[in-house]
Amino acid sequence: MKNILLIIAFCISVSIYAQKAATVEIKIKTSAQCDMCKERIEKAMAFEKGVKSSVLDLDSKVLTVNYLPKKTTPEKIRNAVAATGYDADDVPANAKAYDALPPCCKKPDDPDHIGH
Ligand SMILES: [Cu+2]
Repeated sequence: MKNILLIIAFCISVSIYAQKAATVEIKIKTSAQCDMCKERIEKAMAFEKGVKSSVLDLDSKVLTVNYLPKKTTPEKIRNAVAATGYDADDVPANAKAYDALPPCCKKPDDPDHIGH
């Protein structure tokens, strides 16, 4: 009985390891300003095909994304961030999406920016 449990535990850990190995991590520098931005970007990532998880660090404005390289590419992920209204590394924010952001989420050097 003990052996069976050990085998099951082993199989589970192997499958977890295999899943982790299948994802790749990238870090994308964004123009996020506040918690609302963080929520908005992470939500967009949650709907993005091939993205397993994402976390935005507001202090560094760096978005860390775990994705499946078979399903998506860093380029697609950057474009998805840009489509949300934020710069993503060298991909500039989509102008229409950026204009629709609330004033506090605009870039600090933008005259429309309020707060923070
Ligand atoms: Cu914001």
